[in-house]
Amino acid sequence: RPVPLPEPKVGVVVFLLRFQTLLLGKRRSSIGHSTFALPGGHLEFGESFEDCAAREVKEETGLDIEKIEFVTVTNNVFLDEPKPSHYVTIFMRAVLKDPQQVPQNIEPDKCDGWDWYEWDNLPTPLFWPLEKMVLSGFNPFPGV
Ligand code: 8DG
Ligand code: MG
Ligand code: MG
Repeated sequence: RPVPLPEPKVGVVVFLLRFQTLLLGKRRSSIGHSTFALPGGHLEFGESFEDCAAREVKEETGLDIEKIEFVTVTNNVFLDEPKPSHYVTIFMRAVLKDPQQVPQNIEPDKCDGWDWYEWDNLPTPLFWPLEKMVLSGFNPFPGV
């Protein structure tokens, strides 16, 4: 019997900008294990990109965000992973409602912890959809 192919999924991820830094966490999930990635997750049925961005950031870090806007979209096929998958990844940008708010690691089974990093001093290795954007010369900070 032919094995059905999995469906492409939609991921919504957030460049959460705080002064000259952005939030990254080291993944513990099967896809991209031990690489640094943006907060984010799966788009739910009927949800807007903005609502998904705010919900996932809240669920994963406890942070409240605002000025949420669409940045770009990329197509990411993960064939060399334990579970082959395909994500259409929506990249959003946002800032903290309260810049003094501190990220919490609410899903420690999925992330080793969150921290702020300067764009010129990013940790390695980056999750490859993000690495691809950095290598292409992309910069998430407005006015660059
Ligand atoms: P959920 O159950 O909370 O909805 O999902 P999640 O466990 O938070 O999903 P995720 O893996 O964090 O994000 C969904 C997919 O988005 C991920 O498997 C692949 C894609 N994705 C990228 N780049 C990035 C990124 O920088 N960060 C995150 N979190 N996901 C990314 O293509
Ligand atoms: Mg999530
Ligand atoms: Mg996530």
